Amino acid sequence: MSTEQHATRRREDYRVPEYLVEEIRLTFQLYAESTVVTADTVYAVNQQSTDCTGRLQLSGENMELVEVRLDGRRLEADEFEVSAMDLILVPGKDRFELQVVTRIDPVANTALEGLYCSNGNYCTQCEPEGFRRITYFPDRPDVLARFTTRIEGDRQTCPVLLSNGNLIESGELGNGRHYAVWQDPFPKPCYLFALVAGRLVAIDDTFTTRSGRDIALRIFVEARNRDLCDHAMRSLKKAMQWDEDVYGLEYDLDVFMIVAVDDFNMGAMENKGLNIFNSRCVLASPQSATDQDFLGIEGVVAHEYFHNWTGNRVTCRDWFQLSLKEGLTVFRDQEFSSDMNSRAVQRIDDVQLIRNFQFREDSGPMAHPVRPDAYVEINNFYTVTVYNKGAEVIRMMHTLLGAADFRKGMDLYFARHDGQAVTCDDFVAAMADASGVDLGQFKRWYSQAGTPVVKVSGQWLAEKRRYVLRLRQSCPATPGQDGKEPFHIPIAVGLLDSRGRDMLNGDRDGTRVLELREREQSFSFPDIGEKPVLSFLRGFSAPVKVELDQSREELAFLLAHDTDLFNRWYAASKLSEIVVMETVARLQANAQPVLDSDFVAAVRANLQRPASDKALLALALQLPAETYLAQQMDTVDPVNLHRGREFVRSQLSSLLADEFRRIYDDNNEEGEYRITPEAMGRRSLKNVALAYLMARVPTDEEIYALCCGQYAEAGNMTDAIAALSCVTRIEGRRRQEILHHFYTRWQADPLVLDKWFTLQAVSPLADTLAEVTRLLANPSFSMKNPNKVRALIGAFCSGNHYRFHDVSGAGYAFLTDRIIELNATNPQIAARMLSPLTVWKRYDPVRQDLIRRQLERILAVDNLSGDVYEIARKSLQ
Ligand code: 0A1
Ligand code: ZN
Repeated sequence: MSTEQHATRRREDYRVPEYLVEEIRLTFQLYAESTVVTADTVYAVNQQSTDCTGRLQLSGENMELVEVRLDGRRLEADEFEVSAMDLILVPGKDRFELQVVTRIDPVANTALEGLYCSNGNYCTQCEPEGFRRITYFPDRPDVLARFTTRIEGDRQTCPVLLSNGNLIESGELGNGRHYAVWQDPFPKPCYLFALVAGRLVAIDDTFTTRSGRDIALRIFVEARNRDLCDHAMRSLKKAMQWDEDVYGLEYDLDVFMIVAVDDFNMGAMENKGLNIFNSRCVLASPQSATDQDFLGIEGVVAHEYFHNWTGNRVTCRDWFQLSLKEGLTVFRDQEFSSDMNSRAVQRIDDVQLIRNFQFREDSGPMAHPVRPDAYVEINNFYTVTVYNKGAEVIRMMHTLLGAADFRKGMDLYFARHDGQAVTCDDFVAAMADASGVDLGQFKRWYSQAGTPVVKVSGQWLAEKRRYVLRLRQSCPATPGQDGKEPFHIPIAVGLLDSRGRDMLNGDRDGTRVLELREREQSFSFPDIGEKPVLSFLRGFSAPVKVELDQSREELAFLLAHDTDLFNRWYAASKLSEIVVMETVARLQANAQPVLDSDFVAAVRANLQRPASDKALLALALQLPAETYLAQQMDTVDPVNLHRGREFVRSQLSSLLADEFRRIYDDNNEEGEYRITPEAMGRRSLKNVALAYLMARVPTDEEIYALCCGQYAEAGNMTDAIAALSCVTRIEGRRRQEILHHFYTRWQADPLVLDKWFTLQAVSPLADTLAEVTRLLANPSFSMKNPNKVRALIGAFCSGNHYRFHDVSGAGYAFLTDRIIELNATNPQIAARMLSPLTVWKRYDPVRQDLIRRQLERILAVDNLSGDVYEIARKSLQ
């Protein structure tokens, strides 16, 4: 596959569009394998454009062009050029109406971009560049148009016909067909267009806005899922209320619709007034969904709803600005979830995602700035960097400005840009102008990739009663960016006295936000009368790596006393990291591992302290993930890493068996299932205790029976899955029985079966890959369904570090086979599956060689998609 076929797009090449669209009227004649789309579009020359080529270039892919009419006249074949990617003509006028008729095949559309079928229902996915698979159009976010959509379909199979905006007309057509016409009064880019048609039922509710308008809320699902929408509906109403309370933002149409479909590449999509969701992010009941699922649904429903303002009313000028809407909207959904649940737990979860995945991306071949400079395939840039690091960048501005000025900045942003397609610079300008804070240097967070490292040394000068903190920042080179300029980094710190009280006064909660701007900078704290313990980077105030030598005693002290709850967790995690890595080093040196008794004492003390927040205690007890620990090794050694971590787990299990048992018993009372933070915290603590109890080697028979009992009696999925997950880690007949029981019980529920596939895929047992390979043939598995691919293949390759990296290379070959298969059907998913192979340079020479060969095998594939090509190519560079 030659490079020319995969052109690179650059941010600096941006040109304003030569033609704009005043309005577009779409007609869909829906037929499963041959849908006809008629697009009547009014174009006018853009007065802002300095290009006057006179050429109208419309993007279009994977469809048949039936005819083109210019102001009613059918164009002859020699009056336009059509290729595999576009349609070009010279209209010869400044304002004209173009009619384009295309034919598409929704059933054959396995890429799930454009118009496709999922379980026999029609739906669309147009972000980022799916609209060009529906009709020829200027498929770019800075072309905003008013849409009117007429849908014609079979009344039997498609009783429900939906599009964006308001329903303005509907009726019968004869021949068993009917139609509906939808009109969206808000101009929008075509990536926000949506259509849904099928046999669906609606769950209805209403929300009254603060100005007194009644909004109809409707969730559409297949009839079998009718009872699984309550939580999503409640979440939606909470999100609507929150956006009014916190940002003064009201919903703007008369109806807000959510549709759940089983086949979807991502989590959900914020199409104007008609959000389309992966059913995983909508459907839940206590019996079938875990606490994590409930939280996830609440967050995603809110995220998509919040896009109505941050994304839809104000959208992106071009796709390099993706973080303008995504970073900001992730920040907003994180804050919403913090307000609805436990702020500390939310923060820990968000930071774990950054540390486990974003830091890894930022140090590998796909590292890119929050606002990328170039891409081959924009679908590859829906990343943890653009989304989650982007959210951290917004959070840092929130920290630097304070909540009140941040809100002023948001207000100014909407006042200036409502109805426009803008850039990240425009957002930062609104924040700076509203607050008077200089964000010039801060903007480097948008342009420089890589994770900054902050080296810290603190010194207490007894005679001067002064504490001095010396900070040094650096940032490693990333592809295409060798030297980095210093960042403007907000660093929240506290100083604790020997009794654990904050010593810095006058600031919020004893926390002071330092602004690190230089490569090297010192900060001095007067009136510090005793040697303090430093609580650094409170709340993870910046997405940086910290190099700070803290003794185990200091970490144990912070774990017990820090007034910043996030940093208590951080201390626990750091302490475990040190202990696990020490064990790994001993195993590598063929020495007998021993568990540090001070560490055991610190964990014991933690277990014995009255747990005010059980969720936090549960998080503090969990050892860092192997994928995170792997990043801390110069050369990753998957086998000893796994053994070392398991050794610490099993030692804690036997040394603290009584404590874990007491915690389990104390928290085992399960009355009516509730999803309050307290109830979720109790369940998670109980299940962490169970996992430790089950980690004992050899397995304690009584505990095993306890675990099986929990599985059998569980009235909710959280407890059932927790027990099942312990059992799947232990070989034996009962494992098979219980897995079989679960499969039989849930055979009809694809979302629950995803959990069943995942549990088997992440098992550390030796024959896991063989089992995963067998499961590919299970009748409930399908390579066409992205959730299934993620649940089985994704879980094994990204979630089972130990077995995936088996030195035989079998895991790598397995993944490569699947990627090659997916490349032909769903390139987006194929490309996402590549990520565990991209970091090959961090492994030993034997594994490096094995992975490199697989990457080369991928690059040799005929018809390699741009999606897969870009990631495989960059990985090998
Ligand atoms: N804008 C959506 C994410 C999304 C992106 C691409 C998709 O299909 C290719 C689907 C959804 C969000 O942030 O939720
Ligand atoms: Zn989003």
